[in-house]
Amino acid sequence: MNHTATESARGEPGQPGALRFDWRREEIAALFELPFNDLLFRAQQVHREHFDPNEVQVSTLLSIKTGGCPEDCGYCPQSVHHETAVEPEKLMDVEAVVEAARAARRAGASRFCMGAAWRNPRGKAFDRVVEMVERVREEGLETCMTLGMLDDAQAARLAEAGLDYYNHNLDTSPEFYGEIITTRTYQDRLDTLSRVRDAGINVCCGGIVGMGEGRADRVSLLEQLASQQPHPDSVPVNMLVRVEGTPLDTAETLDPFEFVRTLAVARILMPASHVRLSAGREQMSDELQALCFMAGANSIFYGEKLLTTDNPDADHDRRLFERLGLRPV
Ligand code: SAM
Ligand code: DTB
Ligand code: SF4
Repeated sequence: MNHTATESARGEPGQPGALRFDWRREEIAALFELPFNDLLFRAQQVHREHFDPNEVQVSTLLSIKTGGCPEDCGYCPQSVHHETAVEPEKLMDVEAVVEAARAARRAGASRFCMGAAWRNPRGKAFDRVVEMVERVREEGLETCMTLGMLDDAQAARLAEAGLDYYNHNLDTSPEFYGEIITTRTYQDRLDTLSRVRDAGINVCCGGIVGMGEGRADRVSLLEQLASQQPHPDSVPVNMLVRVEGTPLDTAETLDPFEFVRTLAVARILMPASHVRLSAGREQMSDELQALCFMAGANSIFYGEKLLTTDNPDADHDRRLFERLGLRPV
């Protein structure tokens, strides 16, 4: 990971484009309320101060341990609390993961993200994921893991193995959180995030919209994310993928323009972070995705699958990039 490049993009305090960590709820709500064109214009200005607006970072996901998760996240097809079509699988072998990473690199991904349906990693399984980090790095890819909660020693060991990013989402506002998850607290999540940061691993942290939350919850989630110091390096904004058998299968569809607004506000609040247009692209038109890029989204998950649900295929994304003159990096 090139720390210098990330840091130099951050702006100096007092200079135009300096980063703020004290965004107030009313200010964030006022951004959401701007006329759509004004909001997108502002987001684009901010985006161009920190990034090449025609570059999109691409990461490929792999579920290294699928299903059977003891947590009760209401959106998640991998929870044992919900009856879904996901069949639980054991932790993958290191060689199979390395093979998948090679294929992702050949297809053009720069980062390989490995996800496990765990509350937290334990014992020999943790040793194996550490080996996965070491081996995937050797393939010339950036590495990312999402394994649930970590303790200090685990965060340190992943850092030592050379892990570039750790994904751990806040998912929603502190106010709405209890409607979605009861088996771990908001504070548990904040604690894991500070352990990851303290270990020197880049933080990937965002949430999900379209779970029946109100705009005030989206404002509050973004307030939480933008008050982290430093801002998360990568901010995934997921549109809920409604999966049969999960309690959120029947959640009402969110107005797509509200999704675009959420991305634009995230871009304005966290100008130097990669804002990731994450889950939900398979259900979006190309035109809606183009609006998301105009709003300042500059990274995506690339490849046929997210963890257990479908993502647009790589050929489709390559064509979309060509049509929009976007460069995958
Ligand atoms: N078990 C680990 C954890 O929750 O920290 C890591 C894997 S978990 C599947 C990673 C993230 O995927 C969740 O935090 C959530 O934001 C997102 N996610 C899971 N199911 C989703 C869905 N149906 N739609 C959108 N995002 C989803
Ligand atoms: C994130 O915020 N979104 C990705 C990644 N981090 C791990 C996962 C999306 C999962 C969507 C549901 C599924 O495929 O199981
Ligand atoms: Fe488990 Fe993660 Fe799914 Fe929650 S989101 S049920 S922790 S796999």
